[in-house]
Amino acid sequence: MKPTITAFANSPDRGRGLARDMQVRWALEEVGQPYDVRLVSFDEMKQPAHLARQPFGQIPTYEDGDLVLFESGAIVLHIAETHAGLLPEDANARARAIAWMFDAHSTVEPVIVNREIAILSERDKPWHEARLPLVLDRIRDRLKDLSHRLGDADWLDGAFSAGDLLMVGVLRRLGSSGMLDEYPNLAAYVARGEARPAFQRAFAAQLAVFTAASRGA
Ligand code: GTB
Repeated sequence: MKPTITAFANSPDRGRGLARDMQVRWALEEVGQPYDVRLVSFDEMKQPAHLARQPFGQIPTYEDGDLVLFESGAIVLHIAETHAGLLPEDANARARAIAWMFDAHSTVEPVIVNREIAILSERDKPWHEARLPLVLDRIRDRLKDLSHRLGDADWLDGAFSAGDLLMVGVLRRLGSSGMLDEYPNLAAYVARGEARPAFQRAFAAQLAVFTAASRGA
């Protein structure tokens, strides 16, 4: 039985791999697990069938037999725990890799998402121009510390792990901002993640969905 994940039928990121099904696809590709994809429209995401899978009407979800999961971090953790290749065998190293997964989603990502909210939803507010530099400084604080910890290592803690997978996914959201270029080792870290064959396969798969949708297929 192949697991089934959900993804946008028409992703607003235009196939740039920024929606969170990308991390789930990448994890499945890393461990060599084939999967099916159920594409959902914005309307379908808010219907009872999808809300039963994801209480907030979002993607991605993951179904495998009796198991229905939401939250991309939990899905990637489940994949990593049930397949070899994304978490170390050593118990302490495994716990540290899981800590990086939490860190990516709860310490680094929120400051990055705040920038997107500020730019997309707060541009017309009278306080936008004054607030934006503060939002950017909070991102720089996190990037500085992360850059310091990574140093000249390839990955955050030994071999590539699910922690790196989620962290690279989060840092990619800074893409067009140019902020990563201020931290060359982080820019190189993201490039290393994107160069992985599993990333490339996952990226191509989600781009193919967008390309087909934009052709009206
Ligand atoms: N915490 C949840 C998880 O990690 O699974 C968050 C899931 C989530 O935010 N899903 C988004 C969604 O379904 C898509 S990924 N949104 C629709 C809705 O809430 O109605 C976030 C996302 C969306 C679009 C872009 N983009 O266009 O660049 C980037 C990221």
